[in-house]
Amino acid sequence: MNKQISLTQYLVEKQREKNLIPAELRLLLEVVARACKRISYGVGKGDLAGILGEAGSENIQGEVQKKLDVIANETLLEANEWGGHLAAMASEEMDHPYTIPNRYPKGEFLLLFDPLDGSSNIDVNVSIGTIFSVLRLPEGVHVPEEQSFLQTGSHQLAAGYAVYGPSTLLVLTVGDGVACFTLDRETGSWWLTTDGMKIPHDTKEYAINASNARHWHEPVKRYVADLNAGRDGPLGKDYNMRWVASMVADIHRIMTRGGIFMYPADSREPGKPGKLRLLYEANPMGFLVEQAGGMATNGHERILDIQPAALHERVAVFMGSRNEVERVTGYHGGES
Ligand code: AHM
Ligand code: MG
Repeated sequence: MNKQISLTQYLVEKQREKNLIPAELRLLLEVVARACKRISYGVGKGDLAGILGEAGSENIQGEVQKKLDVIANETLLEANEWGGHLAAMASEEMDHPYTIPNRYPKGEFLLLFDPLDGSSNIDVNVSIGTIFSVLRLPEGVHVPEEQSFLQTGSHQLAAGYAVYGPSTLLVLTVGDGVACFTLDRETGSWWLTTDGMKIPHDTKEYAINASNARHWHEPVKRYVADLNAGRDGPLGKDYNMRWVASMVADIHRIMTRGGIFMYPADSREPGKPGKLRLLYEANPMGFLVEQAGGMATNGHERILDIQPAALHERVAVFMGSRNEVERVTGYHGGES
């Protein structure tokens, strides 16, 4: 029988044998995983724990917060504030960064997260998740502020997501490929179930919220029309469509069997490039997708190269199977 590898063993190997991550980063990732486990237990209890429904508040982006958005945010803050590994945290659910209280030691890392991704699926028992990204506090900065978080995605030291679905999964990269761990809900341990996740370069599956089609810009309209034209169209093959409306679930499907995920900018709010947030949604997912051999752009440039200007900045997203992401990026290049 093959020996099972726990999350701790996996990370210790990255630290000790490969010298890829410092011990403090390993400990930080273990704490994030523990927080995700706690969120997963809450999600599993659902209505029994009184966690469904709205919280009666809005976040900075004017979105109605669900009780679980708030609970997941607090769980991540509480789990991570006292360990001594962090300088500050930033979240989709908080207007400004959270600095570590003075009573705790401070570390050199910055943790960013979307505590509960796929909020519209919470109350209907469809897969949801947590997305996170780890950066280093820029050199020479002693008191972290919003500016400290505005680093390109290529500076990420680690990124991952948890999916709260039929199984609870943790998908993680420290820049050395992508590993997937499954939570044993009886023992509370994370076990490595797939190492070296790879996204096939070609695909016949795409994901986009097609109800926005009338608002799309020309390149996306043209690309999706070509996909839908199937075997008789310019792309010469039939495509299938899947849209869970939880980025974690859609990206996990793509990490598992390929596909292209799109959330383009559209003509509704010209000042808002898309719906998804750069720092704690697109960047960590882009890092994971690239580490799995895929590609991630905003239609024009690599997502991980975009210099952020604001903590909650949005970005258009095209990511997944390399050849399709290249193709749709090419369609944008053709735009005059
Ligand atoms: P959230 O972080 O508030 O849950 O919003 C992000 C989610 C993504 O998970 C998902 O891909 C997208 O919003 C779904 O959008 P739509 O409601 O347009 O289908
Ligand atoms: Mg989200």
